[in-house]
Amino acid sequence: IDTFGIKQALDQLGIKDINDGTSTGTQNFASGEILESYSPVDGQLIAKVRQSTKEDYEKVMASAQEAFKTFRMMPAPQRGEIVRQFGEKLRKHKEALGKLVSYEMGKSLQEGYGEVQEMIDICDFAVGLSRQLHGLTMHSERPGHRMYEQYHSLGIVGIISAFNFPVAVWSWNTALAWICGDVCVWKPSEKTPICGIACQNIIAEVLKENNLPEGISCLINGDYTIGELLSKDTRVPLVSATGSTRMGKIVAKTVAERLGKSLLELGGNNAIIVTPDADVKMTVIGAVFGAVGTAGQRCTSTRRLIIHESMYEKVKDAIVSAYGQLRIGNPLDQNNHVGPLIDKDAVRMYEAALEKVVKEGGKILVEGGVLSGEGYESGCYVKPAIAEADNSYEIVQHETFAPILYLLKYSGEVENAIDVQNGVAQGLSSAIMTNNLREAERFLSVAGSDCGIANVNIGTSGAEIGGAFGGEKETGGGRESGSDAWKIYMRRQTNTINYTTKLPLAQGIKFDL
Ligand code: UN1
Repeated sequence: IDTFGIKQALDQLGIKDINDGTSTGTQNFASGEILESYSPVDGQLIAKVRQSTKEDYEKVMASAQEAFKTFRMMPAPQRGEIVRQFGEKLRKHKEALGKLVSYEMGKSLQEGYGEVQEMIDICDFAVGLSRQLHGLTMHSERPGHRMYEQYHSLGIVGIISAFNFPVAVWSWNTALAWICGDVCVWKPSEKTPICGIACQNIIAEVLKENNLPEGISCLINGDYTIGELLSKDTRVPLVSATGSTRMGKIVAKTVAERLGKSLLELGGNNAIIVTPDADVKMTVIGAVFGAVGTAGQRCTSTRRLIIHESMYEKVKDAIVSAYGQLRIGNPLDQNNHVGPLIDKDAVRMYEAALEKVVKEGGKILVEGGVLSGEGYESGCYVKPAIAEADNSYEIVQHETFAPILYLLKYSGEVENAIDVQNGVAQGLSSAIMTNNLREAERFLSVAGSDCGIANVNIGTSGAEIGGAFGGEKETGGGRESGSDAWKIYMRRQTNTINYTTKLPLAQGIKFDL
């Protein structure tokens, strides 16, 4: 019995029944091996996907190049209209797509819906932006000259995305890239290929209704070799990659070798500082959602709590007691707070991290463990765990994509906590819980958090699309989504026009013939 309506959702999204063979849906080109996608929710096969070969890749590239020639000539507000229609379709499919995200990736249904909402939001944002892709005008030092800058479409944008946000991250890139006049080639995670096909089906419909080529949005299912092809390909001026720092370093190096641009969104090791002036109730909600939401598999997940010694016992007790209330189980059942990890490899990494923290001297406060028995047949459900640790531990320095929270103690001034918070290789998201203005401002100052995101009285995860999203250091330095993140999807050109009959040179240089 399909209690949660997955079959209907798959149907609505154009994912064919697995009995029909491969459920490729609308894909640009795919003639390679079959990839099976199993749900971490119940271990069931969702559908089979046909992957793309190197030859398919070439065909995709040719179709993208061809599409770019026409798409770049379309006025940006008209491209905005395409993105508006895409947003409308997403509204229509929010429930089905949110459900599929929850089922294929394992995050809670609420978070699945939230992810589709992020897609809708970025579409709205991009529609408005399609009339605001403006540069500056400057005053020329030469008489009778006009100088200004303009932004032109870049070309093919390669998108490599991760399993944890299988649809939203793609849309942050595409919604902006499309209004900028770029075409996209997307390699979704091998762990969530059906989400990729569902998105492709939705945008393909919009493109068809507008008599536009599907090459504007290309999907390539495949393994890391596709990522390699994109990174090496001089036809791809920008590669946007989300995932592990290890993967990002390879992409960055490969793209840099050909002096291409890369936009990297890599690992985080996010902390919340809890000062003596923190509101404990708010701290608990922010920290617990940050640590166990998406089963700790967000790049913005809260990994470390840095608590002032005067508050330590109180906050520790409150958090430990909140963990006692957590219900772990099928994420489609809205009574549950925590769903499964993505796969058994992730479970092994979770177990190894817990062993390691103990070995390094940490003390387990909330016991972890893999759940088994009824409802946990997939073998991917684990208990969110808490350990008392020290920031210097190797495992604390490392991003483990699982619900493990480390409690760290600080004493004295907030600067000491900021040192601990900054004392990791990653620099994505950070937060301070305080009602003390001085502490908050110190945290936000140049000598404060070194992360791309720094929040006050909000947890580390759940950023809105309106701001630029990304981080420093090993997080990769890229910025996606809101603010002026669109600029990386375009090329800037400076233009100087002389409307006189003389040709004066800049810098007052004399050159007479
Ligand atoms: C990610 O985990 O890769 O800020 C993205 C957040 C979400 C996006 C997370 N809006 O938690």
